[in-house]
Parts: sequence; structure tokens; C-alpha cells
Amino acid sequence: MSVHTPIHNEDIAAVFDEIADLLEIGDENPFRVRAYRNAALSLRSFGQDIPTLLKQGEALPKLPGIGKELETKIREIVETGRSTALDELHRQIPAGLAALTRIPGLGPRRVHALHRHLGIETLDQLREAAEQGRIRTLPGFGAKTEARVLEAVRARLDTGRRFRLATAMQYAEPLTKYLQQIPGVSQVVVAGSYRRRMETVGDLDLLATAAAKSPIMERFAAYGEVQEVLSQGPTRSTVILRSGLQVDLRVVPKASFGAALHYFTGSKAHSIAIRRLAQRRGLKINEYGVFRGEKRIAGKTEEEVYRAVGLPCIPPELREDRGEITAARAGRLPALVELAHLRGDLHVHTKASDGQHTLREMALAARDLGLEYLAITEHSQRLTVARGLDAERLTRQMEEIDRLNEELDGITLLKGIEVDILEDGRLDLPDKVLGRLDLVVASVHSHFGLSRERQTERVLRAMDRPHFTLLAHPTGRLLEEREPYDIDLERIIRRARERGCFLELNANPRRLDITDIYCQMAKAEGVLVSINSDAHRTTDFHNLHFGIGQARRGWLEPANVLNTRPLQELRELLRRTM
Ligand code: DGT
Ligand code: CA
Ligand code: CA
Ligand code: ZN
Repeated sequence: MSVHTPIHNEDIAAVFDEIADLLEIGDENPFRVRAYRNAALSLRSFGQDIPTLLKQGEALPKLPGIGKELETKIREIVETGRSTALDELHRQIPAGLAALTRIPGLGPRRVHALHRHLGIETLDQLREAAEQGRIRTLPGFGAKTEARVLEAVRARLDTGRRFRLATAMQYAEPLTKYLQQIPGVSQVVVAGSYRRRMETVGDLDLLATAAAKSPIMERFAAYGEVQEVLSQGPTRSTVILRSGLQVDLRVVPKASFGAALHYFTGSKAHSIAIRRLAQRRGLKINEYGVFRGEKRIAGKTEEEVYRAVGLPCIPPELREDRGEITAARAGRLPALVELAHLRGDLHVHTKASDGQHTLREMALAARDLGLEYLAITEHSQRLTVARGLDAERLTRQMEEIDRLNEELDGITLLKGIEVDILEDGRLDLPDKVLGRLDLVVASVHSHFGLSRERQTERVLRAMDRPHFTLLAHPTGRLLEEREPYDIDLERIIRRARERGCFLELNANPRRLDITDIYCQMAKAEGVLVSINSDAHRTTDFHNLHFGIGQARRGWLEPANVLNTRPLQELRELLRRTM
């Protein structure tokens, strides 16, 4: 790494996570481990780019969990691109062990045990031990864990790492800007799964148009964050960034830009289906254009390409060959929901539980974004790590909301709670307390390992409680971190329809839960989806942008989304669940 390589919050957080992992693998003091993890969380969720602030000579903002010692480490990383603490740990801990912690079901503690008792240091050794049934014999492991590990290792051995869309965006946006400033470059677009707004991307597919003499390829290879140039040619280059993200750049002629954009946006399945449609019309379609014989009849824009095969332009988020072509032919493409359609947000935390800003700060930030209503939904008492509210503190917050509603114009605060669904399906606060609220958001934060049957029954039972408005992050997945818990969402969606309650599309880019497929299912069943930020700080309202991407992938139109409703209509819908 050179001093000139740009560093972002994510890079520092990744260093801290790695330090925490290595400390834990080395069986170090749990408090030190936790300090690094908390700091990484803090960095990831902070809305501004800390290296930029430091370079402008500003003080390090006050971040939860970051004291003097960690501040020194942050400054070292920003200034030198390195961390001596991490380098030292790398000398002590075998290299393969850290990689093992990324296997679902294996944390650093388990990796420590595997290393200490079975001498496992690599994926291959792990697979072998699992296949031979040696892992189940270790304390804290069992046959089930062993089977899960084996499955995950096999999957890992044949697929690479994917990046969350929001993370990829942190790299894609500055890179795109950098490329746009190179002489002779006129257009730069990110195609591929990124443009389709998939929740994770395997790599970035950049397309550009540039004058013949433009130094675009040399400059691309010389970009500060490039770690390795895999190939470099006049029209196509591939690099790997320091983060591990691979980037393909293709330079295409202007006359082919639309065709190339269409081809490289994919999905592959969609492109193939379009190509078949073209063939039936006696046309040939590829990344250079649409051809009748030798003659190019379209290619400059995507609209042209679609028109040549008799279709209106299909939004990238729908291009998965899941019925969008039939819909386009029938003139029945959905008019997809947009950010501007959202009138409110129904899942937000403040300082009262584990958020960072006050009620007032959150309200004003939401108003600034043009939202008309905001439901305050703190965690409930059970979630002690998040300082969850009991009945008394909730009552005090409700009074505070009344006062703010009196005072503030242009935004209405709704009284809510994010109540824990207990293991047996009861809710974490008494019905008479919940009944005083405008809405009850309920979620699972414990006992992720229940069987499908028990997990589903648990949630169904919660939905049958007298006050249940909305099921938050319905599968509990954390992208690239934690698998969803096993639950029959089809049954949940059907019950939601019968019960008149709602499902959340949690817009936090680590969650994006429910998936596109379940959005479609909810739409088909007539169950409204609420696109919520789950904001813990004012900058988190930006999450809504990712929620919208996912909703569009799920074919949702404004009418399918609960929080596109004007306040009066929303209140009526909420009241029916209470
Ligand atoms: P990713 O990177 O795994 O998140 O997914 P994509 O969709 O970005 O896939 P990628 O990067 O392999 O390729 C980018 C696009 O290029 C893909 O969406 C469609 C197009 N493409 C790639 N390979 C083929 C192919 O063999 N045939 C066709 N028709 N298109 C392809
Ligand atoms: Ca890609
Ligand atoms: Ca690619
Ligand atoms: Zn929440």
C-alpha cells in the first residue's frame, strides 16, 4: 500500500475486524476483541468519510467505542496505509486461519478450537476433517455444526467472495468519477449486477466511450486503489482493487454503447431471452448492436435495442428473465416504486435505545429528506445490549413524542416499538402497553437456530397477538455474514394477508430483507410491504435508496408499498392491526 492510496471508513473497519478476528483466534482477552469490533461497527455506520475529515485537518469525530488508543491506530492507517498492530498479529497467527473465520458457522473462537485440537489451518484441511467426522468430537461442536460447516466449505471452495451493493458503491462511485475526468472519455457507466441493483455483486462491469487517443486504459491501471492488473488491452482491462473487488472496464464505440450496455447489464438469462426474440424476427443481437444481415439497425441506446425487438425499455432491476419480457410485450410492465414515492419511514431508533441521535435530530433529518411521517421504534426490554425500553421508559418517550408533535411542523412522529418476538412467540411487552401505540414492529433477535417448523410457528403465534403491525427483517439474514434463519415465509405472507398486517423490506444494505422474490410473493398475495431504513443515525435514511432498489427488483409499485400512503390512510391501515 502506498501513502497515496485512498483509504475509506470501510478499509479501517476491515483492519479492525481483522485485528479482532486474529486476537480471538489467538485466544486473547475478550474485552480487547470487543473493543475492536465495536470500533469497526462505529466506523462502518458513520456517515462521513473519516480519512477526508482528518486530511482536512479536522479532529476525529466523537465515535462510540473509539478512544485515544484506537484513534492513534486510525490515524496510523490513514497516514501510512498500514497498521503495525495488524502486521504483528499476522506474524503470530498462521495466514489461513483468518480466512476460516469467514465460513458461516465458524467464528474466530471455533477456529481457535479447530486449530488447537485438530491442527486445522486451511479450507482443505477443514473439509477433510469434516468429511472424516472429526469435528463433531470437539467440545462446542456437534454433528449438525459439522454438516453445516462442510456444506459451507464446499460452497466456498467453488465461489468467490461477493460484495454488498453499498460497499461496492463506495468503490464504484469514486472510480467512475476518476475515469470521467480522463481526457477523451465521454461516458462511464457501471453495468452488470450493480446496475440491476442486486444486493451483492461479484465484480464491477464498467463501460466507457472514449476518443481513440484517450489514455483511459493506462490511467485505469494506474488508479490508486488498484492492487493488481490482471489484463490490459486497448478495449478491455481487468484489475483487482485493494479491497479484493475485481473491476472489468470495456471501451466501446459510441454507435454500440446501448447494445454493449444491454449486453453487460445482463442478466445473462435476460440477454439470452432477448436474443431468442431477435432471432425470431430474423435479427442478430450482440454487444455491438442489432443486425439485419450485415446491417446494424440499432445499438446507440438501449431504447433502440429494445425497440428493434418490439419492446419498450425494461428497467435494469427487472432483467432476470422472470416474466419481464412477457409483461413488456403485453404492455404490462410494472410502474416501479421510486424513492420520491416514500412519504415516511416506519422503523427508526434514537439515542433512547441503540441509536446515535435524539428524537428531535432524527425527526428533523427525516423532514429535510421530505418525509411526512416517522415512526419511532426502539428496541424492547429483552434486548439489553441495545438498551431496550421497558414500559416506563416507553411511556416517557411517548410523552416526548407528543411534545415534539406539538412543536414541529412538516413532520408527524408516530409512536411505535420494535418489540422482540420471544422464543415461544409471545411479545416482549404486555398487550396493554403495546395497545397504546400507533404501531408495533416485531422482530426476531434470538434463537435463530430453531427448526423451520418451530421458527415459523413462533412468528405466526406472534402475528396472532392483538397488536402486531409489521414483521421486521423477516428472515434475519445479514448479507455475507449470517444466513437467514429457517422460516416458511410463504405461510407468513398468507397469514399477513388474513391478519391484515404487513411485512418489512428492511433497507439496511447489510440486510435487504425480504428478498426480491418475497416482495413479488407479497405483492401477489396483496400484502403491503413497508420499506424501512431501520435508521440508527440521521445519515441512515440513505438506506432507503437501497431498499427501493430491492423493491424494484421485487416488481413493487407504489400501491404495493405501505409507506407510500398519505398519513391519514396510513393511520387507518395501522389502526386495523392494533
Ligand atoms: P455478478 O458479477 O456475479 O454479480 O453478476 P453479473 O450479472 O454482473 O455477471 P458478470 O459480471 O459475470 O457479467 C456481466 C454481464 O455480462 C452479465 O450480467 C451478462 C453479460 N454476460 C457475461 N457472460 C455472458 C455470456 O456468456 N452470455 C451473455 N449473453 N451475456 C453474458
Ligand atoms: Ca459483475
Ligand atoms: Ca464481470
Ligand atoms: Zn431496528
